[in-house]
Amino acid sequence: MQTQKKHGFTLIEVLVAVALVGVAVVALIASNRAFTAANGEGLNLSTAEFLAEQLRELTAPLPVVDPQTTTATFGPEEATLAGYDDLDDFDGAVFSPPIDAGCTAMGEFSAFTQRITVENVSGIDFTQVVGDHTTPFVRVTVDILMNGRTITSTRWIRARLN
Ligand SMILES: [Ca+2]
Ligand SMILES: [Ca+2]
Repeated sequence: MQTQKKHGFTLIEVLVAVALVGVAVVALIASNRAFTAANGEGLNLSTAEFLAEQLRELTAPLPVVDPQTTTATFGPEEATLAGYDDLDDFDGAVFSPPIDAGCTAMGEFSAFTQRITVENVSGIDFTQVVGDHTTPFVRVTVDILMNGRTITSTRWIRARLN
């Protein structure tokens, strides 16, 4: 009968193998964490874009100046949001929790804040802010903040047609 030489692993070999597996597991956990964090940032960004879009939809049908008093006042002529009927009524408005395109507060997004700025801009240079109601062009800026930090800033131009 032939004797077989048994070859097992030495203690050193086993320890090296265990250490290598440990390094691989740690790397895997670290990359998974980084991915989760990146994914969370992406989710916040798409939420912020959604919230900015709500204000664009809300203000899109409104005239640039008040239908009754036109350019007499820059800002809200009405006491409450429900009465707002022109674009500059929203200047300086801050909604926390944010509101949807139908002016309803969205408590599920209470970590976010919508902030609107409405400014008249030069007709030849939309980056140049001019005096209230001095041009037919209005620039709307919507900042979306999360826990006090600005996540997105969206701008568009409206022109007064009437
Ligand atoms: Ca108004
Ligand atoms: Ca107004």
